[in-house]
Formats: sequence, structure tokens, C-alpha cells
Amino acid sequence: MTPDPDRFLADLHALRRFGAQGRGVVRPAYSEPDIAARRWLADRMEEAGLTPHVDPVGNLFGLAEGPSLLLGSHSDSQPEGGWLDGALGVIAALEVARAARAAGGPAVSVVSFQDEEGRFGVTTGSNVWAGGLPLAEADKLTDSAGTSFAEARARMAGMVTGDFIPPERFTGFIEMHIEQGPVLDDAGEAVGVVSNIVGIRDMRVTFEGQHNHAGTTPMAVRRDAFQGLCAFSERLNARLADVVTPQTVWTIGHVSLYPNASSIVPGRATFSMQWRDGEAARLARMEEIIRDTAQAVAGERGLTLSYGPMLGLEPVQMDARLQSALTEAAEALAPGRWRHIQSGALHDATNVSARLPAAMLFVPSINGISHNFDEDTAEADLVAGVKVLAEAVARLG
Ligand code: HGY
Ligand code: MN
Ligand code: MN
Repeated sequence: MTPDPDRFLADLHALRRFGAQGRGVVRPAYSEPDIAARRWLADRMEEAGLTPHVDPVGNLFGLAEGPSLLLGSHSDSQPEGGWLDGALGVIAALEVARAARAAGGPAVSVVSFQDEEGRFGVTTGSNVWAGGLPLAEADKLTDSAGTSFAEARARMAGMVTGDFIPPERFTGFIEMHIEQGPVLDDAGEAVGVVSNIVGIRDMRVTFEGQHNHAGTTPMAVRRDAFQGLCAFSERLNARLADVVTPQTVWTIGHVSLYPNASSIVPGRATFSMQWRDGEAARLARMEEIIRDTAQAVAGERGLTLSYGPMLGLEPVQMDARLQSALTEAAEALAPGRWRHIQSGALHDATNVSARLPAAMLFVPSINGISHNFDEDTAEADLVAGVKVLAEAVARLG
């Protein structure tokens, strides 16, 4: 089974043009470029002999007849996304599906999940598809501008061709993805076979004090929500030091201040609090420390504290049989230049693994950069990755 590197790279660059900005893409879920990209992908799937299918939340499948191995990822991007995050896995899946068909099998279907980047949560499209998140609950999720998931997905209503495809239709799932970190690139290696994917917790936190005149309100009497956020972050870093490992991460990535004016003491600070680790027990311990620290800071500074919904996914192990097909293929095509690796990034494979055997294959990210217009991977590594994926699929038969 031989993928065609030129056709693969041409499709990858064609997908890049949807929402292209500088070297990256702006293609958030349900945006005009995202929907246009899905239309284009559906045509490419049809040309490849697959039956395009769009489910109620905009997950796009290219279906082979009968039971098939599902390959894919997502084609939506972060607000400022790299050109390969997700897109690589979808196009690699399409190319392997074509090569498998030309070779007379095995049957391969393709998927581009919707809203993996969590404009409305965390890996939302595959979470709903896998049954982890009821559609009625997802519909209530809002993005940072207040648009609801229901309103956004209605923009694709005309493309929906039917209900959710039952996961049981497929025999397994393999997602090819860029590493999005520095490990493979630093080591000069070509392939990562993912052993496990970390778990995540993500919630919005609000400190509420009193907005007041920035010139006349003495520092000692202020109930400044931004200062509360700063004190919280500082103290949290110190308190987490005893429970985390070098792989544990926590991020305050989004902050909105109210009234957000230079001459008004901030009365309200709403921020995203996200943390990730490979162990569920450590995620729970971190949550206790986060809530306890927020409570203490609010009390000391006369602030009230409130929380938005908590979104979370548990750490998952990748399927052993699919992993061995990937490691045998990697050893055959990139001997000594591959490794087992934990994924610090979340992926649709986490949700799919609740319903199907799932595995992932990484290729290097230059300088470990991702979720950034400068995200990139050497062409030779992209091609090596799709060949390893095809070889693994051939071995699975
Ligand atoms: O945030 C993540 O890990 C994924 O890239 N959305
Ligand atoms: Mn991704
Ligand atoms: Mn991403």
C-alpha cells in the first residue's frame, strides 16, 4: 500500500488555504472558512470513493462500505492556529484511504471531527459523537463572545446528511498528529507512537469586587479583582509545587476584566483555569488546591468567588494492538528514529477511545511550536509519517 507523497502534500497545502493567515490559519469551528474547508473535504472524500456524511454537530465522515478502520483528526483550528494541527491527520487519513482502496483493502474510513479546538468546550464534536457529552448539554455551551453551540452548529444545518454514525461501525481509530511539543524535534527523531494522552480540567473562575475611580480610590480600600487574580496565580504556583511533576501543566489563558478601562479599578475578573496531567488523582488534588487558594484570596481581599461549568476529560491509555502495528511500522521505516511518547495535548482520540480501540502517531513540530502561526513540520517528516501510518494499516489488514 503506497501513499502518493505529492498528492498528500498538495491536499495538505490546499486545505491550508481555507482561513490562511500568514503561515497559519484562522479556521475556528463553524466559521466560514471551516465550513468551506469541510465542503472541500467532502468533495475530496467522494473523489476517493468514500461516502461523505455530516452528522448533527458537523463531524464530517468519508465512509467506506461495511466495517472499516477509521482514520482522521479535526480540521477546525485555534483562533490563531497552525496549518498542521488536526489538518495533517485528516489529509493523511484521506491519502491512506486512497492508497488502501487502490491496493484492494483494507477498508478505511476518514473523519474530520468538529470543534476539537474547543471553541465551545473541549474536543466537543468527538465528545458528543462518542456519547461523552449529551447534545442538549453541548448546545448550551457558549464561546467567549457568548454565541451558543446550538447557534453555531445551525450554520452547518444545510450540510447535515444524517444522524450520528454509530462508533461500532468501525474496527478502530488511528489519529496522526503533529507532536506540538519539542521532544521529537530535539531528539532528531521522526515518529512518536503515543502511549497515553493526559487528562484535562478546564473551568471559568470569576472574582468580583467593586469597580471604582482609579484616581480617588485609596489602594488600601480597593476590592480590585485583577489584583485578586494576580495574587491567586502567584500563590497557586507556590502551592502546586509539592504535587506536580515536570510534565504537569496549568494555564490561565483567557482573562476578561470589567469594566476594562484604564481609569477604573477592575471590579470583575473572569478567567479560564485549565490544568492537565497523566494521572486522574493528581488532577483531583490540583482542583482542591485551586479552589482552596481562590477561596482564601477572595476572603482576604473582600472579593466574591464564582465558578463556571467544569469541563474535563480523563487520562487515557492508547490501544496496545494498534500501538504495536504503529511501532512495527515505525521500526521498519524509521529504525531507531521513533519512541513511545505521552501526549500533553488533548486529541479526539481521547473521546474515541471510550468507544473504540484508539491510537496516535506523532511527527515532529519544528522547535516544538504549535497553536501559533509559526507551527511547522519538515516535509520529509510529514511524508515519513503518512508512510508509517499506511504501513501500520497494511499490517492491521
Ligand atoms: O489544547 C489541546 O490540547 C488541543 O490542541 N486542542
Ligand atoms: Mn489538534
Ligand atoms: Mn490544537
